[in-house]
Amino acid sequence: MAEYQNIFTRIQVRGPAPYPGVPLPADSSAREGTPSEVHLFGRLGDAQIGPIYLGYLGILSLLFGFIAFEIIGLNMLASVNWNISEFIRQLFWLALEPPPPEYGMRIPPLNKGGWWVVAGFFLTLSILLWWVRTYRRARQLGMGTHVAWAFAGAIWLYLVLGFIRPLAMGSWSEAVPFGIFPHLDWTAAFSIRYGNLFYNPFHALSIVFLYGSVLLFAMHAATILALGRYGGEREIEQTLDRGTAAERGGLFWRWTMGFNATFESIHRWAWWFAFLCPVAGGIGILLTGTVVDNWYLWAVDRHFAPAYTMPWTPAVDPSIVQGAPR
Ligand code: 07D
Ligand code: 07D
Repeated sequence: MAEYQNIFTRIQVRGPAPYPGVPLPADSSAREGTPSEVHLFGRLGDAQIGPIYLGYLGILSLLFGFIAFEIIGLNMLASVNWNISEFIRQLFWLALEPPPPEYGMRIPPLNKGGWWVVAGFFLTLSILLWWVRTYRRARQLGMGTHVAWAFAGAIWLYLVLGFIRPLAMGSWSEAVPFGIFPHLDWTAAFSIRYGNLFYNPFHALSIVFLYGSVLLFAMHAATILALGRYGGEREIEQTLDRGTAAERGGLFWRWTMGFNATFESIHRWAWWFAFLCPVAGGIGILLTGTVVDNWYLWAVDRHFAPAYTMPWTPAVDPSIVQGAPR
């Protein structure tokens, strides 16, 4: 059977000259790079690479991101006495830790977490400038700013973890270290320290949206691929005509589960699930240690966790024992 093809699927069309994209307004920077075509990329997406719009925000964002990356890397290298082979061997375990609790929210000496603050500052600048870039490029193309706002959801969680919650707790030491396994250790320790994050309803909600995003992504991607033979990705005609791929896709779901999304609404479902995952998560993290000190005891109080009290060992919240680290 002949497969349906168009210029956005498998055929690698080569025009006389690679297409630079629509003209930019006069006050824009120039796009960088001479476009080229790479067959392998064409198998994954569009074969044309570049030109890329960097502009001054893009350049600054990359520069600040590079500075943060260098500070983290050099601190890790210093922690293994500048020994390159140890650096490579231990890379996944190395860390740049935030300042210890005694410095509170003050700026500590560079080797006592000061480098963490500096790296965090540059990383945050880099991420925020990249956000502005997603906003401005979308506006320039006459698009909505949905990508920028979805990205803002992730930035919210990042800021809660590394800045807003530490600020609310009055200590940088609450923040996440830089490092591959160290940031996982932090995550596990955080859950235990606050009485098991599974009992935090916003963690649960965040997981719902995470799993929900995966499910929606699978359903949507599978539906569109299954409709490729009817030109399922030609969205305009699809929304107007009867008997199209879009209608079949809708009918498939209506017949299998009684309800179907539309070509427009499925993307709204996907957007909201993705967005709400880090947004709900950020709320949950912000409440932890500030409003709720132990999620397990909190859940026992609300009668949805069992109280494991034994006659001989009264359950004591370890975090309220005298001398427990705050
Ligand atoms: C696939 C898009 C590409 C992005 C990639 C990540 C860096 C870090 C920096 C060495 C889906 C690029 C990575 C730039 C290099 C240094 C200093 C996105 C895709 C490939 N985590 N986390 C990872 C970050 C937090 C957790 C991997 C960042 C929280 C768990 C990677 C942040 C908590 C697991 C990574 C962040 C947490 C991971 C793969 C910021 C709770 C894993 C990420 C800025 C949310 C998994 C060894 C991925 C793993 C993993 C990056 C925050 C938990 C290194 C940048 C503090 C449980 N995290 N993470 O594919 O394999 O994302 O870890 O907030 O199991 Mg993490
Ligand atoms: C991290 C947003 C920031 C990222 C940004 C990107 C760059 C680099 C470079 C591309 C991911 C910046 C990018 C710098 C770009 C290149 C080259 C988003 C981030 C801005 N949990 N848990 C979640 C599950 C447990 C814990 C969320 C499952 C245990 C903590 C998610 C399980 C303990 C935190 C989730 C489980 C624990 C979380 C993250 C199961 C550990 C968080 C959502 C089955 C023992 C975070 C409220 C997300 C959160 C979080 C899933 C178990 C701890 C839904 C499935 C009980 C401390 N957990 N978790 O979008 O929000 O992250 O919690 O056991 O902070 Mg959890």
